[in-house]
Amino acid sequence: MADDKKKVKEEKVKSLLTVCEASQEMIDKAKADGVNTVFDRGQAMKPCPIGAEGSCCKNCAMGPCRLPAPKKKAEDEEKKRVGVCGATIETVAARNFIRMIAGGAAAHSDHGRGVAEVFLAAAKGEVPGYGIKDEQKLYQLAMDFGLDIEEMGALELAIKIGELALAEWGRQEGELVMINRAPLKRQEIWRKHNIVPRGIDREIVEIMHRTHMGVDQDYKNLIAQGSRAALADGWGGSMLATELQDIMFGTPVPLKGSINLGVLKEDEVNIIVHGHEPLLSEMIVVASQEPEMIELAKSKGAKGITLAGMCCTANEILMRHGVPIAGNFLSQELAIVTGVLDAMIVDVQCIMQSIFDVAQCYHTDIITTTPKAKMSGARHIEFEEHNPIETAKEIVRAAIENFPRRKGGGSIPSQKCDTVVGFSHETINYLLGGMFRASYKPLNDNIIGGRIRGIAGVVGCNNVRTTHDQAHLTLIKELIKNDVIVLTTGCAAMACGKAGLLLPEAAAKYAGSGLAEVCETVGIPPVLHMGSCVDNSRILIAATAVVKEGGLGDDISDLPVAGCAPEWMSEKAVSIGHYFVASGVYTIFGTTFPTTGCEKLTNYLFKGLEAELGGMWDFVEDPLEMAKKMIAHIDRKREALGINKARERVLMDMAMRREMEAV
Ligand code: BF8
Repeated sequence: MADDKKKVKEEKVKSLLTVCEASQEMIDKAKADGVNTVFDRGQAMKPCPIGAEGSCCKNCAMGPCRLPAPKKKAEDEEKKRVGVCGATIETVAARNFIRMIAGGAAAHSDHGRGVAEVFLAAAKGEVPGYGIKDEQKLYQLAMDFGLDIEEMGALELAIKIGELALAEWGRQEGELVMINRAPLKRQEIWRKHNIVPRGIDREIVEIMHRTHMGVDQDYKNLIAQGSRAALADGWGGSMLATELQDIMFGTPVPLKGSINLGVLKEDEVNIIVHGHEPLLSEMIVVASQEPEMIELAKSKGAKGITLAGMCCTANEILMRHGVPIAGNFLSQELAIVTGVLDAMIVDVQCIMQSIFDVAQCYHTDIITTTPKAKMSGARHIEFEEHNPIETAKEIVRAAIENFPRRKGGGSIPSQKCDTVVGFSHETINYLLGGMFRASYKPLNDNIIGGRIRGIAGVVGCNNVRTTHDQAHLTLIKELIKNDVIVLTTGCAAMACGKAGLLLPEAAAKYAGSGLAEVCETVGIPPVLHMGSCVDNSRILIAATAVVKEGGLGDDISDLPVAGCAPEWMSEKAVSIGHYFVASGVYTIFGTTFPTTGCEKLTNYLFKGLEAELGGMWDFVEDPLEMAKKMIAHIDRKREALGINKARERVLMDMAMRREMEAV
């Protein structure tokens, strides 16, 4: 009987569109308002099964060639799976996979290039409004680039760094500079396999060349180039984006914020900044707080201006300014459905074209801001990087002017949750070791001693093919219950925020006794918000810091760590996943995996890569199963390090537990 009830409950959860109550309320409102959303379209259109498993080649006009996996496995059936040109299924699936890496790496890296360009212009004094907020990080980066910090002043260094950083995109030979930040053993592995990136753009272009009809036809060789491009993203474009943004806008420190659609206000002008690049949103934050803007809002009948973020832009401005987050990827249309959103300002990446259609049903102004990403029908106010504050004011003014056009019938969900965010690598260092003896030693000691079983990176998107936020939350709760501390970014981080996992109190409620003990002593949540997707590079740096601290092996692949993107959907997630794998991390994807149509390639990615790179892929749909596999991997690493016994003692020994409680 109890089992039946449990089954019914499980079935009910499975059929849910979202576990976020605020989102569900707006899905229902959209239905009542006759508005079509991604949730409707997701149900109406099922994914193409041949494309989803990576078995369709459309790289030339003799195809597209469809090579679906045969119902029955047989060697001779497998041999028949060739395209018109003779390309085997391994070649086709590997080409498709690394083209996804190229797309993701290009998105992150082009974001980074934009940051580097503005950084250089700002250093030269050509851009009013941007400056140097983190001088210490400037010096650190200067040393990475081999500059003499005693010879040059901060501004001179900034110009040099800007020039050298920008040159990393167009570099033709040698090695990317930031590669040197990785543990030495990791660098040796990359050199041995000839996958050290030479230049950021070069590796992406080479993928497009190698996957053109009739070029690279060896699936392992194709994946190697995928690794090189993914590393150019993680240890290149993304890492430089994060570092330069931190120098210009400040390295995040712990900050309180709030999250969910309930952050919008009925009686204020509501503006959402949605997308990824903080160059624009930083200035919108400033403009929305200008007295003249607040006065203008009041003159239109509003009590003030509420600015909120959506997607990774939200993470950027929450971490640096405490600006609230309205929601993650699958909530973008739903924010408009509230009927109280006066403008949604968008730049690049993860912006659904449908927001324009949804906005037509209400009064929301969709404002595009970059020449790289326009939207038919939407208003375009180009973000003038050399005069950012004036553009930002023009955009905020447009939002205010739209306030009186509200159609009435607005409805804001009541849900919003407090969060503590801003755990950059530097913050973790200071929090654990103290300002004057910043160190990862306490973290390493707690891992070695067994209070913390291991570290998990849980990152990535929402995907309408699985219940919104559910896999993130189920997985993460299971991990922390088992004393695995979680580092999170992107839409995963927002799912955690909405569920209260980004609060120090969450440790007592959800974490196992060892992890809870550490979190309570240091005053941190069991799930640490590390930023946007570009900031996954912070996780690489944190992992490297753990290696360099000592006692847990001499490479990232030795650490008791695992990564996961349970609700991934974007090409950026594939690039991120692959740079973690190529950096030595066991990485699981949920929902779907883009090579399942080719067993040979999938086996290579899931098993073969471990022997070469120390990291490997995996795919599991059930989040509890994901947690099980991640924990099993962490335990295997603990065993290899000879520290599994310490954990058994911690779990068994009551005297030790009492002693821990007294800390
Ligand atoms: O870069 S997690 S849905 S918002 S791709 Fe997009 Fe995925 Fe969200 Fe940020 Ni990342």
